[in-house]
Amino acid sequence: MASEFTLYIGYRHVSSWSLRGWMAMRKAGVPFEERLIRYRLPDHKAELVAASPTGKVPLLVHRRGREEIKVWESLAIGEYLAEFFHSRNLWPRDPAARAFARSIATEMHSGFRPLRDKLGMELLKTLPSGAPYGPEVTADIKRIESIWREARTVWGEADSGPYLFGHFTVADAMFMPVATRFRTYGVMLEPTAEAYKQALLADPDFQAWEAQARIDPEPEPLVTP
Ligand SMILES: N[C@@H](CCC(=O)N[C@@H](CS)C(=O)NCC(=O)O)C(=O)O
Repeated sequence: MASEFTLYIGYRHVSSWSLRGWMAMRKAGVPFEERLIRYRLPDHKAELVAASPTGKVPLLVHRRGREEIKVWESLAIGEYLAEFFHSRNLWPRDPAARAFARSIATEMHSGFRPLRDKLGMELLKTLPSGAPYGPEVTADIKRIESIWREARTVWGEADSGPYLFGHFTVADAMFMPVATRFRTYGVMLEPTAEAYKQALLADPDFQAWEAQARIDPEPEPLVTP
């Protein structure tokens, strides 16, 4: 029987927002179909534009009887899944932890532009570090280290599990591509951040994404107008 859920995703090698939405889906524990959109190809882009209000991935389509619910924006997908699959605890149960988790997930969703621009996601590559980074990228790295340290020491270490709040949450999904960027560019991290990065990279769902990326054809070259 066809799944109720379809997740539109982009190239596993470079589509960091797709990875976030996909990790949240996997941790929701529900079967879903994937529609891989090679959005640099005109026919795929046209399909995406027809399906998604923003023409971007990820897009979640949830068919409930005759109703078709669409959720776009990676963070909104995380929120939708957390609400729908409440027992999966995709947000921490403790209100203070949940407030922190929501704040840092939003901080990631709306910020860290210098880091995202300078250290783009190149999942399977090892690239020159580009260090020393300018002040803006350095500030982003320091802020991420600080967020990870605070979450781990205040909540994560008291819970079982290696993620920010112990078990995997939407906040971890939001930082997943950052871990791959730190690996790709060999960014040196303080020990707590390094251990958390390693935990994300060892996650079995992430490893399934990465294994499929090794099989997928490379993204088409980016054509800049
Ligand atoms: N804020 C959006 C960002 C989505 C986004 O920029 N997706 C990129 C791929 S990572 C995309 O769809 N690019 C295709 C295009 O712009 O044609 C989210 O959180 O989902």
